[in-house]
Amino acid sequence: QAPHVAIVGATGAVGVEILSCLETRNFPVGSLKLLASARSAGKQVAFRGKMLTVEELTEKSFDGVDIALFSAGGGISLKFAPIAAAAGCVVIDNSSAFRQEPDVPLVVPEINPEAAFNHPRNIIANPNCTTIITLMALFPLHQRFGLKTVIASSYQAVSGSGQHGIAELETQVRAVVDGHPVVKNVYPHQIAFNLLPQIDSFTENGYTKEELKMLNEGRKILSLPELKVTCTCVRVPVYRSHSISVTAQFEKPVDLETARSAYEGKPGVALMDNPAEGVWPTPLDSTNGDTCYVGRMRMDMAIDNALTLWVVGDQVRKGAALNAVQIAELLVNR
Ligand code: A2P
Ligand code: 11C
Repeated sequence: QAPHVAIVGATGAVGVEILSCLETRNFPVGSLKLLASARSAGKQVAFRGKMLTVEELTEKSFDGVDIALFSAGGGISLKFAPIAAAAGCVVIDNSSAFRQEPDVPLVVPEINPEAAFNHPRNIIANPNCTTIITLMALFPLHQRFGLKTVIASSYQAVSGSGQHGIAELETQVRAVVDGHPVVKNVYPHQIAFNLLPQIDSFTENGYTKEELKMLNEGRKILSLPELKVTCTCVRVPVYRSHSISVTAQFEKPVDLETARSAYEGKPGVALMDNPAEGVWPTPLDSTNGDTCYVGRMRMDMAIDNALTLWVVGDQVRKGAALNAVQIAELLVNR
């Protein structure tokens, strides 16, 4: 029997994409509940040729629901995921609220699918978008060579901040081009024609929370408690798709030929790497698609036994909605 599904945050940047993934991937849906704030209650949304009405999220929303995909921010997840789980629903949560809880699995289906089946609290966490995309590039190499250290810089699109981030970039670009004053609502500094080296809040050691997610989530997903990661996360004036420049050091000797062949037959990731012909991936190449693209792969000349590469991925899809729907597919197909 097809599961009864709910989307929490159905009107948001990720929620809308979850709806599209359910539709295009023919996910079996017994019934679908679209949940958001009171502001959106009553709004009509199309799904598989029918109009559905958005409902206000309440404590009663999860009666009879089998799978709930949450993407309305950490505060909503902290309050409502346990309520949904207690109602017998399996929660797949996009926020960072539960990712480091030892009894909550953190899953990338191409990497650690088996973890999804051990969810004693009825909660499964979807990893951070930048972490997912980086690991999609690194996992095939890790399987060949054994990952030891990651040095990364991210170039993160404004849709990572939700619909408001997209609106802020668009409004500011228009203001700058038209010579009007720039208004800031979402970011502390102008994002149009600029770069902001802060994503999420700062922690005591000078790294931001977003940068520490790459370390802590990477260790958990790969089951590598000793993995070393250093990272700088940067917001860039791009609508969609995150890019990451990565230097990765390995245990076993690396060579380019083996590294390139590591991507053959791997789902969700592909090489786009032929500099001689001008072929390397940009964020626009991965936008609205399911595949992460890897390019600029070379032997690193500063770090021993290391590769340097560039990876792009649609963070609203593979970094969030698609990964969550793939986790739901693991549960349904079992
Ligand atoms: P709404 O559209 O009614 O505000 P984004 O990440 O694009 O900003 O989207 C956030 C999502 O979370 C939206 O669907 C938003 O609904 C939803 N949301 C925000 N606050 C609440 C709340 N208090 N209760 C339920 N859903 C919420
Ligand atoms: C961003 N990566 O681009 C963030 C959004 O931990 O899932 C998602 C934050 C997270 O702003």
